[in-house]
Amino acid sequence: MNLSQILEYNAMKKLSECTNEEIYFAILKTIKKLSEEKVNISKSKKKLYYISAEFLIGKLLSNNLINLGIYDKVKKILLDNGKSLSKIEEIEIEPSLGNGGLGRLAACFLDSISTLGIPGDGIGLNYHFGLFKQIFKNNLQIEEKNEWIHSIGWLNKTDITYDIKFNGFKLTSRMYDINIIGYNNITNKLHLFDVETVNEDIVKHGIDFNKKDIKENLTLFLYPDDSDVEGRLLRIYQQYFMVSNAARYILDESIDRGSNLYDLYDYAVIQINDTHPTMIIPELIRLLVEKGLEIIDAIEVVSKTCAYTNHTILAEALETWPVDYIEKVAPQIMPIIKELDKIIKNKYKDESVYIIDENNIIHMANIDIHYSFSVNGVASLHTDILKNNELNNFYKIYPEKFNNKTNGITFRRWLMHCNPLLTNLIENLIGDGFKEDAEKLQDLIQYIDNKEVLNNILDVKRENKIQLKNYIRETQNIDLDENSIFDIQIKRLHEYKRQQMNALYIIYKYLKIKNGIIPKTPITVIFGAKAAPAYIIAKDIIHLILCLQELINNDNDVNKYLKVVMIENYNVTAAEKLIPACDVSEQISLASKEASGTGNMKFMLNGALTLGTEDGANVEIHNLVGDDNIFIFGEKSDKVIEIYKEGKYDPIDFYVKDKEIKEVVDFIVSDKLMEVGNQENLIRLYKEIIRKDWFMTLLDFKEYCRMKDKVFNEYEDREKWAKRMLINISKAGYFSSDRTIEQYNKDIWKLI
Ligand code: 26Q
Repeated sequence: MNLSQILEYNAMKKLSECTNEEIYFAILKTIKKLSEEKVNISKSKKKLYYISAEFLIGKLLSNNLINLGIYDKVKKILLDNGKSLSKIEEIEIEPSLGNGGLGRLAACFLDSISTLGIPGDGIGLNYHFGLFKQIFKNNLQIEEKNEWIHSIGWLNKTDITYDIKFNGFKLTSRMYDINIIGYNNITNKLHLFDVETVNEDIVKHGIDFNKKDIKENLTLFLYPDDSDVEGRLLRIYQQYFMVSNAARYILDESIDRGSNLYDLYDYAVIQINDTHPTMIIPELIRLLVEKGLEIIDAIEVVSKTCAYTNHTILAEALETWPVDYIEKVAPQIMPIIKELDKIIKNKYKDESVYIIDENNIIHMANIDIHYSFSVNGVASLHTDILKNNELNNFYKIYPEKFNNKTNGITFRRWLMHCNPLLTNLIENLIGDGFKEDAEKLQDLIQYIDNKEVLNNILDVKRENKIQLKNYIRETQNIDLDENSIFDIQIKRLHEYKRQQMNALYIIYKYLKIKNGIIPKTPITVIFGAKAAPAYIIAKDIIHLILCLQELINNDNDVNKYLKVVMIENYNVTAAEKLIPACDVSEQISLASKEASGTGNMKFMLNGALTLGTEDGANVEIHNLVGDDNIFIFGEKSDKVIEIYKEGKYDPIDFYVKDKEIKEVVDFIVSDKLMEVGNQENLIRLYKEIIRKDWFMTLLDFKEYCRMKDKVFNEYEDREKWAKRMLINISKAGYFSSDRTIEQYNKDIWKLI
């Protein structure tokens, strides 16, 4: 049967007579069958397990078609039958199994692991509603559940189930699999564990549910609110459930492949994605002891099997759990954690490396660092900060464990899928070698003085901006000007990422325009961000941006020159539409706080220029493209770290001394904003900025304004701008997750 016949067979009717939905399910079935034929049957002894609480995989239909090499064929067959693949793509609901960067990274890694033919599976949880769906109402964020599981979908039910023991009760788990199809290569699996007794009906309004009913709620949501005791306990239930299933599965598979357990590390390598799966270390040790190993041997075996990735230096994001909580949820691992702690306390005087502190709080990262063979950061600056500052006491003990693996992104999704126009242009210029070897993008440099190519690059950008404009008109009823500069900041809302600084710039620009100083080219500032439901200030910042959107877009003196859009329910699908249309990529975190960032890489690859601080992977982008092709501003990380140590930053100094800063900040509580917003939210944010400003917005604000004005001026020289775009695209090859995964494999996993 040819592809067209297979599709019709799976649709059980002629394609021309099918609805889009029927075609969607026919393609889905076709993909599932084709990918089964590529399931990795490698006999290699050792296998990778990438364990993570989040896998932000995005929609799968088109990416799977691309990776199977049949995207163009299917598109043509559909077209011949009067159907549009992009309309069919819309049927799919995006699974929101991640919060942001860390979860999306895990998804890019799975794609690259399969693409490189590495035997390696992901292991996580099957959240039924994932991360909440964001709705805007009265300029505020409202959260709703996000249903994504269809009866026919990517999940495959397996026969694998375990009894997972908690304090006083047992839950039966079941494993579901999603096939992870490599680009022209093998299929691995993403194993998502679920509880058999989960009950979706207990979610009544928004995302509220009874947090105590573990057997019914365990896998309903990703990271439910951890601001109260039950929420935090539920998080531990989820984590223990995930790791206990993972540990059993890994042991079962390794024994099947011939391990006698004393040599487990020859059969399995476990990459622990941040501290969320850390309990796999004591759980594996416990299971090995149950199977007859001496505890000392079990500890050694597990330490040689596990490797840990750190994604943050924000102290408040490093997980700690009270001993009582673990006792309450999974008492069986507490003796192991105590033993692990005792070994450390017997060996070291330095209390900062202890696992359990004097207040009986368990420091999860400390378990990973002592009992893994590798500790890696996610960008070069981040790893340096870990070594020299945050984890310096550990680095002194284990210098050989620390290593850097700069993050990457899969070019299949973030170029070939989301930006077909640019992909075609590149392919016409340098052939399709870049699809397998991203470094080949450097061949584009030969066109740096070719006016026609430069114009083509600008045309592609313009066309992508028109497509985004249409999308935003349809989804949010806001009209944009494709001839304006698209300045985009899309990422989770967090004070350290400083969306509030971008908002203050909008106020600064608005006041300028009101005073008759108008920009040469109009500016469109676009945001996309979800705030954690319990993160009050983050929600206040969203409120400010939405108020500015209402005020400015309705002000006819201003809206010809400046517009503001906050994308509702920002997710992977939205990112795929926003990134190809971006001119200016906002990467403005306070230096030292963003471990890496991966959006910065996606924008660069799609020909946006970065306006950023020397933070995370921006530093590496800067090194690759050179000073002339990136716009860097702000205090450097060393200085920021010093200011924190000295504790001498006070935003009120900037507010009082600088008239312009005062005017801009005061606007937050002006009558104009109060007319469209809420006093409570706006006043609270205003006070936060002038009294605390923990992430030093006012410190960098003036330099940010100056640099941003410069960027907008430089935009006027279209040819020079296009050259900068070309340089950014051509240097982006380094940020392919294929490169990252090759490095993980060479230095840490040592597979195939
Ligand atoms: C911790 C405790 C309790 C509840 C939730 C959490 C929690 C949840 C999610 C802590 C951290 C996260 C997610 C972190 C994350 O996404 N980090 C990002 O990882 C990216 C991939 O390495 C980096 O590029 C980003 O710089 C980093 O912020």
